Amino acid sequence: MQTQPFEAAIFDLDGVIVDTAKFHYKAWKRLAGELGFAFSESENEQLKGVSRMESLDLLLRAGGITEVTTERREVLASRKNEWYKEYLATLTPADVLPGVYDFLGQLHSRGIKTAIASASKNAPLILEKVNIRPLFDVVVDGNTIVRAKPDPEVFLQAARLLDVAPAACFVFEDAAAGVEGAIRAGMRVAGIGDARLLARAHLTVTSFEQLNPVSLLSYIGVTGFTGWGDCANEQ
Ligand code: B16
Ligand code: MG
Repeated sequence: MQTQPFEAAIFDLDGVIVDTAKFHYKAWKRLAGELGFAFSESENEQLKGVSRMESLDLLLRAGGITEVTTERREVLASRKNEWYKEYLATLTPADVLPGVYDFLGQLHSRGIKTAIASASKNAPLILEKVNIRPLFDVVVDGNTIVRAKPDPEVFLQAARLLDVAPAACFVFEDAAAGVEGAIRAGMRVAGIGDARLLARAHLTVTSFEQLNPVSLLSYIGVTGFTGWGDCANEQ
């Protein structure tokens, strides 16, 4: 079991810090509608955490559309992104997910470093809209990485910039691809969302409101994993 002390918390952005995952779904569904097929929320689950172009390919495959030229793929992806950015225009600091500010505050007061590790090229815009960038030491996003999740690159780059060993990092992720990437990076990972979809995570919660940083710290730094009850808030 892990004995390395917990020195850094690395957060996914879409669906963990801000509820932008719903905007991605709305925009992909709109594109599917234009292309003449329905796109369900469960099909959308596969798109979470993966890159924009990979998401497009998964969407097209779900609609049975094959043999699309590179030019057409670019047009479709940027069409979706324009709609997505329209939805992002409505974001305000009130859209930061419940429990996030409190959790970050508790980490900072204990000297834990913090980073964002997102696949999104829109991450700088989102962070600016909700005014939360100052609460993170480091941001690594889709503009700086080459390989998308489940590749561990984004997490390893965050750890490098924070100057913390991967084994001393704890990741918070809402997507199966991100959970896998964090595991491949040699990090511990909490799934935020449906435990059935994030089964590979070391623990799963539905929201930060359920996480007690004090228990989490002792879990990471001192004890081994003995179950979710270790980290759940008592209330
Ligand atoms: P963009 P995350 C990911 O962000 C999203 O989960 C995923 O649905 C999206 O396709 C990807 O960013 C790329 O986003 O089109 O804005 O560049 O969850 O890694 O913060
Ligand atoms: Mg996400």
